[in-house]
Amino acid sequence: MNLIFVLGTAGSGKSTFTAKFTRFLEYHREDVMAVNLDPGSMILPYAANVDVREYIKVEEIMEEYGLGPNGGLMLAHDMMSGIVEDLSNDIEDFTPDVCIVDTPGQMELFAFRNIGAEIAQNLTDVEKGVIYIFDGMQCRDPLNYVMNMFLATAINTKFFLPQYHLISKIDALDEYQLAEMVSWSEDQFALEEAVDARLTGLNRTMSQDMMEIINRIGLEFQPIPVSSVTNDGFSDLYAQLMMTFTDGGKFTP
Ligand SMILES: Nc1nc2c(ncn2[C@@H]2O[C@H](COP(=O)(O)OP(=O)(O)O)[C@@H](O)[C@H]2O)c(=O)[nH]1
Ligand SMILES: [Mg+2]
Repeated sequence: MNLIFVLGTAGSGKSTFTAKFTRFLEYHREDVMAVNLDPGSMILPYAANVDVREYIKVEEIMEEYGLGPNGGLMLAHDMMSGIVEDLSNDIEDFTPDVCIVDTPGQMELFAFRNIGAEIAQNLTDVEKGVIYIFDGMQCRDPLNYVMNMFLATAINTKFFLPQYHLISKIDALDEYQLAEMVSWSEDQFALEEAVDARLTGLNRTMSQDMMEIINRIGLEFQPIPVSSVTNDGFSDLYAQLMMTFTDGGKFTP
């Protein structure tokens, strides 16, 4: 079995992608399962085989401890530490060959608190990977694109797992916008040019400094443009995952 975490900023399309990509894998006759780790998700676009909300629901915690939405979410995430073993057992009961793990809406609550690293390490002892989603609509702005490179780099240094990058929602972008983002991912100078031309003042300086740090750390990006509406890019991603985890073969032989 392999376990793949889906990460990205709030609204980047994690849950929608989890729904559509698990269906795509099912269609390719993979024994796949979807896990929901978001204790605050009231409605999911897929049927989660394993669901953190069977143990922890944000709205119940808010009521029990008299907290508002933010306090409730923070406590809910901290409480997830206590159920990592339960979730591992639930996943192992299913014994799928590949497991797509949808993570909390607000990435910082999960990835940049202890629970993220704990889950990455202890949620079953199988080989794992990370899919980081660049929100296609937001990343048309070079500042947001660079910020996401920075976040993806931070995720990588925190999780230490093979990492794949997607640009989401390409069905909602026009051709020119998509081509521009792709050029940024292929050519560092194109991104530097866009930062120079379209940003001013502190935003420009900050982006330039962030790009320098990102380059120094040296994570490879080449994000795959995808759409969870049309399934564009899913085959590319599938091929890359198979190269890493199964030497190019299917997950379910
Ligand atoms: N057009 C389009 N919209 C998308 C796509 N993926 C997600 N969305 C929309 O983006 C919003 C946030 O998606 P969601 O999956 O809930 O994001 P999450 O917070 O990262 O889980 C929803 O309104 C989705 O319908 C896509 O591929 N194309
Ligand atoms: Mg979600």
